[in-house]
Amino acid sequence: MAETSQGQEALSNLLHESRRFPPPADLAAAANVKAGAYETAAADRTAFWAEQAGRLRWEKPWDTVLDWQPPFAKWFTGGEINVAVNCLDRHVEAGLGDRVAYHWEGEPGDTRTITYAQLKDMVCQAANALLELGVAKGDRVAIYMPMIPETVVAMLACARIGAVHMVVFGGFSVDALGTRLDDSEAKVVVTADGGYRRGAPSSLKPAVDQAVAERPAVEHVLVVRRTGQEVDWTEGRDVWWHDIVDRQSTEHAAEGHDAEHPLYIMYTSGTTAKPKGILHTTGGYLTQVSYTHWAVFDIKPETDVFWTAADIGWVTGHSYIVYGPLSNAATSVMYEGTPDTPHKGRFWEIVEKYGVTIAYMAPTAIRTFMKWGSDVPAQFDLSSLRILGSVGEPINPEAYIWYRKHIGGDRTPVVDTWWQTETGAIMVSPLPGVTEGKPGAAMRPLPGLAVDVVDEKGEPVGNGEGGYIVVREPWPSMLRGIWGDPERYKDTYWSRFDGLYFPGDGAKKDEDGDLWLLGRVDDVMLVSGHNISTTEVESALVSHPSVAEAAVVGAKDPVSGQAIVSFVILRGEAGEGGEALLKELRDHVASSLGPIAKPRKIMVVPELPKTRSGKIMRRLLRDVAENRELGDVSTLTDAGSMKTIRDAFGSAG
Ligand code: 6R9
Repeated sequence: MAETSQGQEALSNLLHESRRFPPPADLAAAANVKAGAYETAAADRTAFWAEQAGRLRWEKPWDTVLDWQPPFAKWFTGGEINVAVNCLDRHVEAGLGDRVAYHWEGEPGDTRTITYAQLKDMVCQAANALLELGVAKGDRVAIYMPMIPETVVAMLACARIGAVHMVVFGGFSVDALGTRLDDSEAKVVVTADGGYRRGAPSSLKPAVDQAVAERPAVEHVLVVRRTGQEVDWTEGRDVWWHDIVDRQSTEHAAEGHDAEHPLYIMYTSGTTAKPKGILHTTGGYLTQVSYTHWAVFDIKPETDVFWTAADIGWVTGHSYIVYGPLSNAATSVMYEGTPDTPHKGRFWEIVEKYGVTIAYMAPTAIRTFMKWGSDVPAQFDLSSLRILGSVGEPINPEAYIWYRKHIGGDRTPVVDTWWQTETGAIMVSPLPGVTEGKPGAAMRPLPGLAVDVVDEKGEPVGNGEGGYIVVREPWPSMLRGIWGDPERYKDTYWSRFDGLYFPGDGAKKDEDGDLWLLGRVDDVMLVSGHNISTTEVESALVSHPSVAEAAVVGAKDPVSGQAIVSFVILRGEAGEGGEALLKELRDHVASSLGPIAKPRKIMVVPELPKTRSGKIMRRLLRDVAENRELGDVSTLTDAGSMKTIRDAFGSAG
């Protein structure tokens, strides 16, 4: 398969980590999920998932739990369920209407508190408004929004009437929005005049105007007023949210939708090819998202305050800001802005203000906080926190330790959760009341899931060996395909290993059989006949006290095949970093991992190129290291960062 070509040899296993953190006794004693869950689930997986589906309200019970015609799965066939009813009506009817669903915090400091009863009313009004605009069951609705409550309302309104939402990151370009509108054939776009980022209003409506100008298939643009900035207006097409939604009835009788009715499309950008519209459906998705949110974060909805500090335009936001927390009647925090506006303690101020008990964020954010220094969080009361989560990239052991110590007060378990847009929900993660924490390891597949590591022939690797992560059995929240392209679905995920789902990541099993994720196999380096993962070299660099972040790539080399080139961001305390420090860093990697992993070249940079969800775009750094034109940068957060790096690289020795 073209998208994951490298990594023919077994991955070398270089990193050794011996620190261990057993679950706190009180958390273990009261945990939602106990150790026995693994065995019970393994004994009868479909019965296990049927039990989890039973946590939800079904309008019509299913006939069959799983209909598996590889590689196409249907879950809970014959069943009918409404996602919005499960997230809202059911809780209000159970007397929880006054519980806070969201403590919303705008970047400028404005706030909104929204209860379950209020959210239900808002969603019914928005559902009625979408119907008035001509949206019917099965139609696609694009959502291009800032992080405001109306974004959640729009998603749930779609789910309620059976329209399929397609959220596009508010930071994506006109082109990225346009290709997604084309591919999904969206009929309505929900947007806002703008949102607040980095202390100023940023605009959204002009990008929609441009994209929609060439796309007559879009019949209406529904616009939320957030910043009050001037917007161009197309009469007949554009509609203000407050004009149409506010006058609707708060009553909407929801019907059950087929368990396999499409819920949403979320595009993931492949490294080269056109973005893939990952399709998720209704019953199985909600089942696994709801279960994993409850199990991995040990949610106690009466007392917890849960915060996923991520954008809703990332699958993490869909599953763990919206559907997971709401299906469990939890109280969440939702934050509009950036972590350093107006000051670098913004996140910790929010934790203190709302008494956040569980926080979930990406390693990229954690490493940024490391760079800013531990004195920043030290100024806030973070004692409410009881569990911390990580998602999006492998968490370097040193970042894990920092997170646990400086944010978690050396008390909270850290759950490193591995999953993808395609998997819909968490697949591999510790359970905070059961699993011993190992810094850097995602540990075990969750109960009911069959995840393994195999060699290039598809045979399971032994303990202490590296290879490819695969999923052996269908799971409820698995993607149901790529929108409009079943062949590409088969090629991309099911052709590398016969009968196994291949997510494209490298992984290893340690001596205890626990799983460590080693990054995308596309990024694996081949140095003098050894496959070395970028993750392990990056983690070795980050374990040096002067380094906050590191990105490592293999650049073509006539002698060794590939040479290891590293880009590092130094911690605040470390100063500029001269030749002596660079030599020290190279020696530090060699002594942690062995001489084979010693970087040929290390460059100090102020920023690294990242996607909007914080993943390092190593292919762009490879372009720099091999002196090539830069490839596609349309999903990059900050295009300026690449120019700085390229200029610096050109002048470095
Ligand atoms: C949820 C999400 C998926 C890719 C995935 C992997 C990487 C995510 C990770 C992780 C190591 C973790 N990834 N979580 N790698 N440890 N805990 O990120 O979805 O944006 O589709 O990305 O992210 O490479 O294949 P998505």
